[in-house]
Amino acid sequence: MPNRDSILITGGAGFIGSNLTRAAIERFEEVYVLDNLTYAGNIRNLHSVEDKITFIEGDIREHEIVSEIYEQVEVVVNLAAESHVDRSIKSGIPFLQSNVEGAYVLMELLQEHDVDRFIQMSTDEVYGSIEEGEFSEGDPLDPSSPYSASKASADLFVNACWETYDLPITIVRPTNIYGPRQHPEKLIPKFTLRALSGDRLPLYGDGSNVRQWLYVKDFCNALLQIVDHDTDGIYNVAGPERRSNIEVTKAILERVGASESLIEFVADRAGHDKRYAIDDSKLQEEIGFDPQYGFAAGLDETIEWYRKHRDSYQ
Ligand code: NAD
Ligand code: TDX
Repeated sequence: MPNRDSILITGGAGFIGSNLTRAAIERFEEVYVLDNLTYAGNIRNLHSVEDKITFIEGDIREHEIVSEIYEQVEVVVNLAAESHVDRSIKSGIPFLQSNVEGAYVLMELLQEHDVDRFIQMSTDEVYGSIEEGEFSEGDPLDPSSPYSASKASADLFVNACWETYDLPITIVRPTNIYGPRQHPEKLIPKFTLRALSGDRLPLYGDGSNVRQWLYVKDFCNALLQIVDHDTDGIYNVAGPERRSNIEVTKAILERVGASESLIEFVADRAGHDKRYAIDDSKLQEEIGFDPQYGFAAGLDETIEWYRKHRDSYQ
């Protein structure tokens, strides 16, 4: 296992980034966070760890800032992105700017610096929807939304960087991640906060779309194991359980103690992927990832966290 002391986490003021930053300070002596604090990034997500990290407010597309940080770090994890499918349906431009151009700036600058390992965060959404069975890493990309198209584009640029420049890049493709500090535009925090306030829960279509759910603490552990594994390639990271959106909604209502009459079926999301399912046997065989949280335990912890922090996360 390579011994590395320093890491840059881009997008570290967002949901996964702020959870990963907390895990990384236990493992790395120097933790740098680069984030331009969009609507989705908030410095409060780093509350209580600010004095253990170096926070830089800036855009991943700014060559000078990135170059300066690259001189200090051995590992880079790129989580900076526009992440919400519904927003990408309204306008895809910010998605092109951060998820494609931004990701490529980070990759291209690797050629000029001595970074050991670069992790590009992708998503299961790049494979598109699957009626039955599961996607593996070699399956073709078939994105449906401007968001997933932007993530798939970045993955294609990684391929070009492997072929053309032989850069040390790993692609990570996880399923839906949930847990503390997720922006309340996403299903689980949105419905939890609304249920706690007695507001209606707008379920798209008939609520039968299926997602595979992975608790953020488990994901951060998997990611740090992938960093240590230190191999070019693609790793799916699957959540332990699949649920339809109506099942997730009912599980939230039950835990909050609110009535199912709050559910409101609304117009479906355009291009709504029916079912995501990925196979992560490659990760299990090569690295041995074993999630500690089932969906019930992860959801209990998440809802308790939002109950405590609801005033600052509405
Ligand atoms: P998020 O929206 O909570 O956080 C994204 C962060 O990136 C924010 O802090 C934002 O300010 C920052 N950012 C955006 N554009 C930037 C730029 N140009 N320069 C610097 N910082 C920028 O997102 P998240 O849910 O934490 O997702 C993180 C990554 O994981 C994304 O790449 C997303 O595509 C991917 N992903 C997320 C999930 C999930 O379920 N949340 C699942 C699979 C993959
Ligand atoms: O109000 C809602 N009502 C509803 O029915 C919202 C916000 C969502 N939904 C449905 C749409 C999806 O089928 O719930 C499901 C989950 O929606 P999101 O939380 O928006 O997540 P999703 O679209 O699945 O994408 C997420 O997982 C993959 C992340 O936002 C992406 O960044 C990640 O790549």
